[in-house]
Amino acid sequence: MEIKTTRFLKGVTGTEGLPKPERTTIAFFGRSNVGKSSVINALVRHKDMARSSSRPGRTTEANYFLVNESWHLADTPGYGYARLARTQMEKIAKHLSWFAGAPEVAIALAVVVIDAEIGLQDSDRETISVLHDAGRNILLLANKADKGRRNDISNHIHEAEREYPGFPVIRYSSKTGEGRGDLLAFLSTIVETPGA
Ligand SMILES: Nc1nc2c(ncn2[C@@H]2O[C@H](COP(=O)(O)OP(=O)(O)OP(=O)(O)O)[C@@H](O)[C@H]2O)c(=O)[nH]1
Ligand SMILES: [Mg+2]
Repeated sequence: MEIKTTRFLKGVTGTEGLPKPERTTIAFFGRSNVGKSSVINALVRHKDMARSSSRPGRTTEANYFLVNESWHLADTPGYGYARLARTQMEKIAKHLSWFAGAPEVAIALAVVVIDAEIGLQDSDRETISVLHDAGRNILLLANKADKGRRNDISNHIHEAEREYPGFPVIRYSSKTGEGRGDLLAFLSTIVETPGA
């Protein structure tokens, strides 16, 4: 599969804003600043399609993009950033748990982006548990694999594989493009399944 076109569709904050569920949606979750928006930008090869910034907490809605005029990518607000104002954090957390768990939100694959340099965090485990309880199909994407010690990165990936046997884990770097081919190959199996 190739990504030929991508365009921003809409930001969603509640049920009434959701796009029609006929189109397959791949949604990206992850801690604030883990690189969700950068992962999407690297995937679609467009440097600021999904807004990415070094200021955590910038994405506050679930942002939908239409790819190849056929399927959706959704970028979500980051969780676990303690330095935001409390009300802002609570608002994001509430919105995110609705989006991750609600049956009316159609998600064919939930990509949970984790930080390869530091490994799984409790806030990642909480999100995975909400997604899992909602019966979502989950893939772990270990981003920032270009950073830190190679040994630590391999250990964190093995730990994630051991903790969640059966979940695919892909080593990724938005910066170097490592893992882009693997992610794209996996996404092809989801978006090109007849009837999906
Ligand atoms: N070295 C390195 N830096 C990265 C990588 N991916 C993202 N970053 C950096 O990490 C910071 C956060 O990236 P974003 O893509 O904005 O992160 P986000 O998860 O979308 O953040 P929120 O929207 O706030 O939740 C930026 O400074 C990126 O340049 C990567 O693979 N390697
Ligand atoms: Mg973002």
